[in-house]
Amino acid sequence: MHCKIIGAPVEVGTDRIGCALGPQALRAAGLREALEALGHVVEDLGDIVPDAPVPVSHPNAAVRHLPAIAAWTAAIAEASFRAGDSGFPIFLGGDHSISAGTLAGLSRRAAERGRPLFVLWIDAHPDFHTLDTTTSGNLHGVPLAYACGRPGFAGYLPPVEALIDPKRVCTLGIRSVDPAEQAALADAGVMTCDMSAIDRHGIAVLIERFLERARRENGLLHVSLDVDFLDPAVAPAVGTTVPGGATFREAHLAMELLHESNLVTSLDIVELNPLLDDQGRTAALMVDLAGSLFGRRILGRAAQAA
Ligand code: 6HN
Ligand code: MN
Ligand code: MN
Ligand code: MN
Repeated sequence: MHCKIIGAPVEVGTDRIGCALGPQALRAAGLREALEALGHVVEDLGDIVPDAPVPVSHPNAAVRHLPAIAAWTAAIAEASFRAGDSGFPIFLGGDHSISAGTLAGLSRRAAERGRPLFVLWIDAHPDFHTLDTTTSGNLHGVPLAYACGRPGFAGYLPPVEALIDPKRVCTLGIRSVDPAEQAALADAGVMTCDMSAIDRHGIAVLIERFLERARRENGLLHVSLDVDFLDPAVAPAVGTTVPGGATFREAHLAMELLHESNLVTSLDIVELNPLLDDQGRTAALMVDLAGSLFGRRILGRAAQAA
């Protein structure tokens, strides 16, 4: 695999500083080296730089940093469209608002390649607010809604050239869903696998169900991995921790299954806040999970039991 690492040091989608240090923390934790050790060719394209923001205000007075997010979204969408032509882009956040750009760029690229884009949103939250429904005003809460064409983004964020069909989206690990998001997810037909579903059925069954749909339609699959999917006990370095998250092994198993599927074509790693980390252990865990997504196994294939 030819991996392209692309940093998107955005933190204005949240209400605290720190996420802008995410790309450097993931690099320092050895992302490139981990992928190279698995036999991949790794190219680090550096960090995206946005154009200067253009002033704009929104009737929802809660909305924060809209001009900056619009500028970042345009720059990230362009970079993801370009990177999506070949190889495997890995976007390092930055807060989850970066995915407004990655989804927009990758869906445009998928449309050009004549393939449907599927999205596995691995997160404690669905990030399915519009600019009108967000009450925190933190725009890391809106990227999935934006890319799926929920109303109210026109004139505020760049137009999405190829909208993502919400029926090709699965949110995995959710356990903090605002009322406005809940109604919209159901309406849109997003496949939602909350933590309760993971407890009941096991994460493998749920992931396989979604992968089967992507396989049937010959889709490209983008994985958007928010650090807060994990339980805060194993991944403390995130500003929006929610108790009751995925375990270390559930997260690795998810990555192992995704690797085996051969369907995944791009990845976001988002919301890492190194200022909240405990001696870099969350950054190290995220690199480790990327390793599982790129083929690392506990035992070599020959040594595995049938
Ligand atoms: N994230 N729903 C909450 C809000 O402020 O809108 C939390 C958003 C979290 C964002 O997970 O990337
Ligand atoms: Mn917040
Ligand atoms: Mn998120
Ligand atoms: Mn989250």
